Amino acid sequence: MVPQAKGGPFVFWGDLAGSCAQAAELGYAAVELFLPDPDAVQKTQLRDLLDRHRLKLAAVGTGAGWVIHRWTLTHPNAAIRGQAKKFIASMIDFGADFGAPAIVGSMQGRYENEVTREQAFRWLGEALNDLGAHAESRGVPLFFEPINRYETNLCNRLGDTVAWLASLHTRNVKLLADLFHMNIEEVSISEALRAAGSHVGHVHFVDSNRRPAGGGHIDFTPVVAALREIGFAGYLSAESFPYPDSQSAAQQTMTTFRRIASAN
Ligand code: LER
Ligand code: MN
Repeated sequence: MVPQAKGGPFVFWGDLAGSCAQAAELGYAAVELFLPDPDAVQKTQLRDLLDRHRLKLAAVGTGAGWVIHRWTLTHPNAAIRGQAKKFIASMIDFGADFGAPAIVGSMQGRYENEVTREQAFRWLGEALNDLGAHAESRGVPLFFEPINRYETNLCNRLGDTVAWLASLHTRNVKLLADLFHMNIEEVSISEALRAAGSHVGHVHFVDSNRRPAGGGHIDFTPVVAALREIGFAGYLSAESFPYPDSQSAAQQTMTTFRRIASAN
């Protein structure tokens, strides 16, 4: 739902009602939303849509704060860090009304110029402490997503991120394991998932080249086996390019998921 994210890894674009209908038709249990802001969709309308198609809301992204406004939690300007935090808090509130956690991924930003690595981690930690507590008060976890080195120089891998999150006060921040980023950063995707264990709260289920699962070179069999082993009970969410088109991407993800799930 964010035109400025054109070219990004989103299966469906623009037509929320039509997209929900297609997802439900293909057997999806839930949808993940990427909104420009929490007022972009009327809650009553979304509730009707989800109820009509027996869908849940799996999660809501917050990356529009970066894509549209260039806000991040580690920006050198305190007012901009404040805007970033306020935006994420408003998406936490939006999602919580549907039992869905918000995601902090690209809003972690990066350290550069006058901001040191230590300073950036301090700001990020303070923000996640507050936002994690806020999410807890609304009855949902907060998902935090390590992303690859070309998008951030802060949190790139699951293991390092778990160790750093342990230094925070909040225990309400769970990992989002995005298989595209993990393919770039981890020694072994399945071993990293196994080591992260109960910290994993959500998965972006996508292939090595960000095409729908099955369109790249990730071997999903050990990945799904690791998720079973750690007792993962969250969503595998298709965050892929609409390649070759939205309908085919949604279909291919489901076909791959069913093939692996039934064989495991
Ligand atoms: C968002 O989920 C993601 O994976 C990031 O690459 C967006 O920049
Ligand atoms: Mn992702």
